[in-house]
Amino acid sequence: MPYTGLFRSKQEDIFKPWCIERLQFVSNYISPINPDMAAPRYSGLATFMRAPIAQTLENIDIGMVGIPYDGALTNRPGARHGPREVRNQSSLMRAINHATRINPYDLCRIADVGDVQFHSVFDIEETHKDISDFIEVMVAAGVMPLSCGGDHSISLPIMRAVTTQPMAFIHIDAHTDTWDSFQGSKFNHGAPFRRAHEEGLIDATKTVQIGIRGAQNISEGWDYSEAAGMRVMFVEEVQKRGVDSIIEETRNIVGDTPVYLSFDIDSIDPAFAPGTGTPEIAGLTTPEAMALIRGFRNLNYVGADMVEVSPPFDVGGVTSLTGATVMYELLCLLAESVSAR
Ligand SMILES: [Mn+2]
Repeated sequence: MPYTGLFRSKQEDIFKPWCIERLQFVSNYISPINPDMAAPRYSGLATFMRAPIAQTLENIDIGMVGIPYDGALTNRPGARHGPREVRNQSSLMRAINHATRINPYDLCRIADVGDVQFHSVFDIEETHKDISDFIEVMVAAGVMPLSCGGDHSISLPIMRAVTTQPMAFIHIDAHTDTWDSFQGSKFNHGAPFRRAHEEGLIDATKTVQIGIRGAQNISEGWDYSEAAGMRVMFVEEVQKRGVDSIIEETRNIVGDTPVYLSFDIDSIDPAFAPGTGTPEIAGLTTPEAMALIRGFRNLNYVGADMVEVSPPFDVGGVTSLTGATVMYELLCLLAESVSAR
């Protein structure tokens, strides 16, 4: 929906001719097909992975989208600043994956499609509607969403937009996020996958939750997941069995069912990723996280997200860099999946 506010209309008068000239210049040397990987990585506007900024949704296979919302948090704030800082750190990313040799830009047309715009950020459900509306437009245009949060509540409206059937679900997180209401809202960031299950968006028997840990005051979330039939893998099981075994079991559960992958940065140990709202020690290492993601190649993806990076709690940008790298690895998964169709 075009923004028709006072400031935009005045700006258009001033900047429109300049903008058109500039955009034509930019489109001459970068496009979703040919990202400008040769330019110095510290130069230019910081888009996700230095991918071009989309002016339309035409001719794009995968759209990276920022969802700067943290109004559903239950603890430390700041995830609203995640997309901007992840874009900044993602300037360090390059094209070819050293482990898999996937070059996502060879496989797909990839762009930064900007941020979801909100019209009522003090209302969780209205904001979730804005998110669903945005992602629905992408899906209708044939653009697969790779989203950057934002708190974890944003995954629910994304799921509403990407499927009408119960999907398989790979959920990497310290928390099951299947708790119920908190402070009067059942859409808080500890509840999205309980709601997704209730709404028929995910198939519990094809849902795997990996990296779960941290003491709780009540066991409601863990209990809900297990009673629903989700496979809950606490972090000690992951550490004891090793990631290869976890990957094998997860792949068997998911099969070729359309699958959504959600990666909460708090799944990773706060030694590697301290900038997040609900840190829990003794988590996944970054090598374990990379190996896990790369173990989930060639599944039938409908989208993915990386959430809960909180730059105000970060140290030297390490969490945003980790989040950006997770997004790059997810981009490789989605690109391979899209190009196989
Ligand atoms: Mn979470």
